[in-house]
Amino acid sequence: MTPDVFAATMRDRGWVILPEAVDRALIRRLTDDVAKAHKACREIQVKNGVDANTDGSAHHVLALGGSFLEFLESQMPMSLVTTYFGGKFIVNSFGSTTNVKGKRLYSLSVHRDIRFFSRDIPLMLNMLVTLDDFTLENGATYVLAGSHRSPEKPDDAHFFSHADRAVCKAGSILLFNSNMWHAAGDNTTDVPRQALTITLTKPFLKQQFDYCRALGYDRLASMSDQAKQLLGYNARVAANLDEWYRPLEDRMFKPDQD
Ligand SMILES: O=C(O)CCC(=O)C(=O)O
Repeated sequence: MTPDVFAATMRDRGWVILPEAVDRALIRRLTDDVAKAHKACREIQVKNGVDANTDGSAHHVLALGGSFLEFLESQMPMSLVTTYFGGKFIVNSFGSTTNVKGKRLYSLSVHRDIRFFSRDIPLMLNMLVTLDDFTLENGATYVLAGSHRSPEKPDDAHFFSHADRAVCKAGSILLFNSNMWHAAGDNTTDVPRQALTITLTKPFLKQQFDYCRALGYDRLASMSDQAKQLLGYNARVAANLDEWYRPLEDRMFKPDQD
């Protein structure tokens, strides 16, 4: 997809699919890692009493490293996303979802992931990476085209009768304006439907999770510039005056992060 077609589609419709854009071998590793992450998150959800409507969600799996970090380093559609933001961007959240028949996950309700309507300012972009084929039967995501231009939440009857479905093969990337109203579909099959659920923002917006602190600084030397950028290492907040008073190139919040 050319940057011009992408920009026009995002402006008018609010969503696009990049079909089968992700390396197949990596999809298999991501699928295995999502299963492990789901188990790890579920234990903590239950231990901390936040287990209602969350079974199937695994948040901030990126902090677990492995193939999640590899996805960021090698598979991100950097030029299209840069077109959307008009400059640099970072990961705001990086989780996964396992949609299972009969489980009422919160994402089945109509919602959007940005906390306020940002009008036509491109503050946030949603990215959903399909790890299984997305079909009408297994709950392909509902996306209401054009709703990214409206502050009002549509009622369920209007939403579910007018929304498109993101039907696509495993390894596809669904990108949509975070102002857009959307929902996971009901999985009516006996096979779980998995995806990575990622949000990206302009670098000045506070991340949902401190990925830099979680991943630490020991492995920075072996990390690509792209991974450092996306994890937020170029958009950090100084914690003391020694960190604040630095030459431009050493600043915690780098000058090119507009
Ligand atoms: O699982 C889906 O199809 C949608 C996920 C979703 O709603 C989200 O990531 O905000």
